[in-house]
Amino acid sequence: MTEHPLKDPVAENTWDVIVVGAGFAGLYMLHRLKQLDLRVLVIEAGSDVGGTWYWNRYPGARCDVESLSYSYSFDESLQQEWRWPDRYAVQPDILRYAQFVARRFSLYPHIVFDTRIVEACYTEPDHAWRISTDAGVHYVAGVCIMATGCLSVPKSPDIHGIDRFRGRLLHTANWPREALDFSRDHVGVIGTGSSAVQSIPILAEQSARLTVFQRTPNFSIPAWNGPLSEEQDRRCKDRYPVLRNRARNTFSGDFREEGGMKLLPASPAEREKALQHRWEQGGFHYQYGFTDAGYDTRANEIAAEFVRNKIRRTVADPEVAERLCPRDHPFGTKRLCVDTGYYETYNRANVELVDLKRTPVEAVTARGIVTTGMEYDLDTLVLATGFDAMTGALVRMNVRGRNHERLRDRWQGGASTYLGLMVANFPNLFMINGPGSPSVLCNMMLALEQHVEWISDCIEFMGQAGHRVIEASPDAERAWTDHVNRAADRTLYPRADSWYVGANVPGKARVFMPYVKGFKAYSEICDSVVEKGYEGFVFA
Ligand code: NA7
Repeated sequence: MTEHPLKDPVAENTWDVIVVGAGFAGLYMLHRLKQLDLRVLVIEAGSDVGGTWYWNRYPGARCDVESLSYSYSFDESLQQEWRWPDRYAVQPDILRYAQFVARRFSLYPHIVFDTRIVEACYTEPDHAWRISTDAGVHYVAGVCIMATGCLSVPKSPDIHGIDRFRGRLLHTANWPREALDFSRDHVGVIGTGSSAVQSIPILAEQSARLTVFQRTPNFSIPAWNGPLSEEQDRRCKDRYPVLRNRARNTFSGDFREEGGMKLLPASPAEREKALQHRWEQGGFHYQYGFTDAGYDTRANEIAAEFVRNKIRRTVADPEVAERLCPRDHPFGTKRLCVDTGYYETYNRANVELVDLKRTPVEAVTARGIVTTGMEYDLDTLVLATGFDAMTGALVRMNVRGRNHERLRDRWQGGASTYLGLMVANFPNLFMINGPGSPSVLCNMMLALEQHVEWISDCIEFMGQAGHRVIEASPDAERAWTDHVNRAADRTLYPRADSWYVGANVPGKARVFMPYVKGFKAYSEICDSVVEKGYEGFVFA
């Protein structure tokens, strides 16, 4: 048998493939590459596997895709064996699942923990990636795969004086591992995105007093979460192969997805019935229920107003209810929140909502937050202020391609990729769920499985064909990025100042980063690229 051309004579710290990140993408990538008998090392900043589910330990952290869908599908016995207790899994259960998978497939010995990459540099003569870590260790690899996650660089708000705060300062995405006691605390939360919407109901129960500092209200739909019965679990597992296959033929990569309807042609009675039905299904079932709401403002407004009316009916104080009603962006164009008791929380006597649009924050002081109208003394300040999404981890890492070109410079005017998998001039550098792929608009588990399988098949093909280098062609990258942008422009998505367009990071170029045409359309394109001999890629 001939050796894979990536295989170098074994030198210290020389690997066939280095994978960055031991979240679900990195773990599965490692598993696949081990099967190809390549020498693989995974480098991970955290002290354990799990990625986003390792870091995001805030109270109430929960997946917004149902557990039976948000789990690996690549191994039948794994999916039969693992038992999810709830319809939507909580962070500790998802972390346990990641650890279980890592043990089951003997992945731990191949992972270096507590280590951050500070630089990854492609060197031309030997077609190698030279990777340096914050521990001062240098690695060399033929291929580098970034499994760095779409939401892995937490963002703190640029508020004057935040480092002067003398109380307990927490970020939802970097939550301490030990249990915290808030029972005597006045807790402040900045932000009302998914992390805040999930944590606020629990923090309200756990703290003496809770003040929520809201700049922009978001749409949130109840999860209707609950325990998964034995019968529900069995019914799904009996049909798993069929259901997983169904998921691959959907927009969202979720086998729970049901075909949607158009709101505009429907009669008022039909609309009301359908809206209520989808509301009762909960979460993303509501968003995907109405096909015209994604691109027609009139249809969108119908879906939006239905949610606003639910808020008005839930929140006892009409003024607070109006403050919670989103009006500055179309429904679903910012990441939808999926909650348990979020709006009800504002009926509690110990909870207050501060509208920062009316009374903006002036400063954070040693004691708390000063707005234009009030001063709030706080014991704990929780920043639920989001992430530098989709590109943050990659540009921070100082990735340099051919001729030392920096990825950060290349993406100065906005992220551009071929299929969200590779960037021209950065040979042998793959991204999992990179910008330009459906990623965050889909069930991330299926999205990452599709990318991991595509990449490992590609690496296997390179071995068989005797190729040592693969690279996206500049033309293919340009054409794909144009296609991604044009597809987004036909929807309402770009109208919101969301993290999908990088609007939450000052100075970040405004480009809609995920591919909006959904899992099925995207994976078919990836397959056809392979059928056409890896069209748009150049091998050497
Ligand atoms: P998000 O969805 O980006 O939410 C961040 C929130 O923080 C949002 O409400 C922001 O308001 C608010 N924010 C950010 N900076 C400030 C300042 N300076 N002042 C006041 N408010 C601020 O992040 P999440 O962590 O909740 O969720 C991210 C994803 O993780 C989520 O979509 C799921 O996929 C999982 P803004 O809207 O910018 O006015």
